[in-house]
Amino acid sequence: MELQKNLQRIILIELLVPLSLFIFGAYHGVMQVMYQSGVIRATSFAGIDYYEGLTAHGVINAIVLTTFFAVAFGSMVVSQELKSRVSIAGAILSLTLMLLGAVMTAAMIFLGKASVLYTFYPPLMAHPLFYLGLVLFIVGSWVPLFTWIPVYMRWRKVNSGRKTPLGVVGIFATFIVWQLATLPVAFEVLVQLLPWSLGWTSGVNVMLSRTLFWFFGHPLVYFWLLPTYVLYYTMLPKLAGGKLFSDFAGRFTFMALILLSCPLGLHHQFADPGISTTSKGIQGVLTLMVAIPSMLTAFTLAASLELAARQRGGKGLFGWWKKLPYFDPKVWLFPYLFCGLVIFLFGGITGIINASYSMNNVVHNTAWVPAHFHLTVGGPVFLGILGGSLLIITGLLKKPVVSGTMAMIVPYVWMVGTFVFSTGFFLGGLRGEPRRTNLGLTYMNPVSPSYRPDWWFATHMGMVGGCIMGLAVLLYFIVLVRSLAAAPDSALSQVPYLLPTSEPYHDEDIAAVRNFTPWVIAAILLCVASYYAPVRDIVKNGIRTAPGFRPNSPVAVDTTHSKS
Ligand code: HEM
Ligand SMILES: [Cu+2]
Repeated sequence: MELQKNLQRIILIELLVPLSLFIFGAYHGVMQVMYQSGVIRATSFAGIDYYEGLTAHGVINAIVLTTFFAVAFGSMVVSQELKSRVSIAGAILSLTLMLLGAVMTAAMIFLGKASVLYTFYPPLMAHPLFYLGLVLFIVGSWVPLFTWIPVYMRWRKVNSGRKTPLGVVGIFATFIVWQLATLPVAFEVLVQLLPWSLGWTSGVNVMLSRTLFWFFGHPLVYFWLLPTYVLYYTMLPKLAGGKLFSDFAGRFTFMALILLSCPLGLHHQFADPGISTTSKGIQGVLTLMVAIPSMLTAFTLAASLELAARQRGGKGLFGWWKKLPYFDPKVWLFPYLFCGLVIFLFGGITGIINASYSMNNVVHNTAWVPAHFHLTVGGPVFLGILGGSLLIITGLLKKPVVSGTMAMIVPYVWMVGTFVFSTGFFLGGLRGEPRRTNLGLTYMNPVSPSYRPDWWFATHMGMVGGCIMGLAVLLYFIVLVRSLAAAPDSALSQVPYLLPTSEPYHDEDIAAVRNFTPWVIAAILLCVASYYAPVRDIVKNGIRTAPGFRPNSPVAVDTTHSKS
């Protein structure tokens, strides 16, 4: 079935707008490694302040790009796999709110009125329109799930007894996690931050804000990851020329991530006061349980790749690895997913260190942290978004990918770049190099009393890696623009565009993963159980509320005064 024409247009906007914004996101990524290594020794460059650029980098890359991709890819999968039409009015409403929200947020950042980083922690205070933009953006991203639910209900009635297509399970898991995660942050923004920035309240309970933020901030990483998991489970085996080793593994992973995404955000607050060590310890242990779906995914995908490689004539205990289509321009998408997995291996392992309560002390707020998450959100997630977007954009426009070889090279260049970048940042982090700090002004400036020549090697290694990452982005945009400019392929125009979907090798039918409801209820109960005590402590401890601050001044913002 051909995707509705209007939906196709909406999906194209949802992919192309954030990718265009990402050009700035990547530009400032490269700028950041210049500040970090002391190549730039100033508070701003080309009219953009360091913290303004860092905020834009985080918001565009980690929130705008990822959420738009999830929505666009989600509509595509739901519509294709359920062979159903989805609500165009809903899709237009969602797109409008998200675009409006993104424009408002970006405008406030670029006017220098919201240099509060993508975590927007108080007491840093942004312009009210920044918070309002975020709210519109998030509310817009809620809409699709509610338009897909009736479509899915109808499908189930007609197809009673059939298993829900795996891709749809993955997309619903993505948006259920998003729904659970965003409610507390919507509360934070609407009840705490917006009135405070409007001058209606004089202070904000910083600990409560941080806790509500991280209730959202951790599942945010699964929201990033889940669409890529859908690509891994539903496409990777087929691209490799085989089948998905276990359909159950995919379903269980998606359900387990619904359960385990939210109740463990305190692992970002191990160093925060006002929360008991018991609560932190419990959530630390819950965090490590995510190893179960992660390992299940790693083994299932490896087994699927082995199956495919053996079908292609691969032999021996390890010899089969040689038979996969690493360098075949016709399956240029394969390396995006494969390199993502390789990068993620290191992202996952280093994450265990961050998540361990005691070891976290060593790396907390150091350069170690960005080193880690450029191997997760900047690895599998980002490569999934790049590859998936190119696939969908060219697929819907019925255009060829120009050129397959260059498209195929991008993930390898990116992988080399992230490894060099992250090794530099890991090394620096272990030596105490702070994150979110313009090192060029102080620690990497020989005339400064705080000069740290022993950080030279690590920061310069990060800089080289960052430039290689920038090169990969440049190559990607060359492919994208050339493909957009190419004439449609008449052969492709004959047939409706469909995403490739793998068949299962073991097609288990296990009752425990057939319905979402028990998993969602269990997830809510677990959230209440793990957050009851910390929130009670924060509220009961009567923490003094804080006035707002801007990053460039130690004096509190007087919102009552500035309004007159
Ligand atoms: C050209 C490629 C990129 C380069 C060179 C780069 C570089 C950096 C650097 C150096 C930092 C740390 C800044 C600091 O702590 O002072 C950073 C932060 C960050 N990056 Fe990237 N990055 C790139 C791409 C990405 C991508 C693709 C994503 C996600 C999709 C991403 C997400 C983030 C986030 C969320 C932060 C944290 C911002 C904050 O601390 O508020 N980056 N990046
Ligand atoms: Cu986390």
